Amino acid sequence: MKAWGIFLLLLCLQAITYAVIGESQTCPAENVGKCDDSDWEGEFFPGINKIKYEGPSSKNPLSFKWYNAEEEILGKKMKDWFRFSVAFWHTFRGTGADPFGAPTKYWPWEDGTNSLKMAKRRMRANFEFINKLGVDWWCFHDRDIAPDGETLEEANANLDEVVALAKELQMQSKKKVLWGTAQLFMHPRYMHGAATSSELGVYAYAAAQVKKALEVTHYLEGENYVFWGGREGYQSLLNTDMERELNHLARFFEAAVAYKKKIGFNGTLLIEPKPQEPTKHQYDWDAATTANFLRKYGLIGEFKLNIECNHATLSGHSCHHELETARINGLLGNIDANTGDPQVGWDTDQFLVDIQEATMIMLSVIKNGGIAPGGFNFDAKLRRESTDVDDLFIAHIIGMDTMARGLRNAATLIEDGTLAELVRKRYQSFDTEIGAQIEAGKADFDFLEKKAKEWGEPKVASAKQELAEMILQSAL
Ligand SMILES: [Mn+2]
Repeated sequence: MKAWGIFLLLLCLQAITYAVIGESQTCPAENVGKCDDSDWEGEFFPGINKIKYEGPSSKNPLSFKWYNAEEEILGKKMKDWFRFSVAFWHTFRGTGADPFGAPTKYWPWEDGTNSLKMAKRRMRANFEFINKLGVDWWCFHDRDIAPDGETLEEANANLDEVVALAKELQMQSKKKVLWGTAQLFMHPRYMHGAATSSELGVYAYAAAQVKKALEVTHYLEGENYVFWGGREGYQSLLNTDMERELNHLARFFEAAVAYKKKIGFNGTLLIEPKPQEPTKHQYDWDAATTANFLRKYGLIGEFKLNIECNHATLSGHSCHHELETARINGLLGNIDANTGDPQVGWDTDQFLVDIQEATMIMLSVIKNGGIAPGGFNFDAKLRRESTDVDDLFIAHIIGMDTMARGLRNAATLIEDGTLAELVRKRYQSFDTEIGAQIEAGKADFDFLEKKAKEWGEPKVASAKQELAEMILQSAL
């Protein structure tokens, strides 16, 4: 999620572009009749069949080389390790626009409007896409699947209409929502934040929006619900009562937990850490900061974390670090599978194609015993310059293949056991009677001082980092 706000902004820009140009760029001559008042007929992705596994030697860009959904790795089907999900906002609302330029993508089914009719057409395109890609889940924000309204009532009515269609399409296709969320950052009312706004009326409006988004996610059999606080933070501490804002945020989360229980929604509530962008400093900075927040306010048992790899690197960590921090705190709930650019300092939301990074990610996921009821959501977008419809498929295919290679490599490392043995040996001095006493909290400083004197200068072994790197590389 996140930089997607820019897209909506661009949507407005796009509308202006149409007004200026005076003709639709989304309706090429051969498609006239599809983009006018009559509804879209036929396929959205003609000529693209269901994507199949063809193996590593295949040269077909519209095939999986490494992801083989039904193949078992470490006793579990690949599709069950990943539970891949398509992010509606990037795939169906991403226009290629950036802060410096107008949209570059003109999908044939788009008519350049944010109408209800267009929202429904887009939803049907989404289901054809996930069916052909062979993915079982999708994720959404309330405002990217349906147009906002002049009033909350109107926005909710718009949402209901699109959600009714999504429910029908889900029943036909057996697809489900991995998670839903409320978009609490685009509208100007949220400029000071939503749950952390200085304005009481905004806090109430945000609560009403989350209430509705929880209901809708529940109705669509969502397995999780995400909170991403893009504007929950501050631009300056000079004008901010940080303690009061954090208290408000905790009250907001408490109310969400209560409402979830009230409506019988059993999905996991997830918080998605991010250090900044758009806000200078966001309160859910990273996994450790968020875990501390949850503990302080007694919410630790009610939430898990949605770790996004690009957010991990923005906070100065690796994705692997954030996953491990979440995992060892019992908080690993979902992964937003994407990556940043090592030479760019912002949230580029690219498809993750680094096989070594994917391997480290899967080492964490395997140690976690899997990711369900979470999954791998492709919170990733095409580059601005990638403008063909088939690029949407190619991007998801390489994203899925990269994670599949990561899983295969991680399984190789685990089955081989050499890396685990290196780590075990490193700590073997604690695999002793006194080590056990220390780990059980039964060794006080008087006792340890006695031992230190008795033993004299301790022997210190090599960390074998380069050997560990050699072992990792042997599996890639
Ligand atoms: Mn991101």
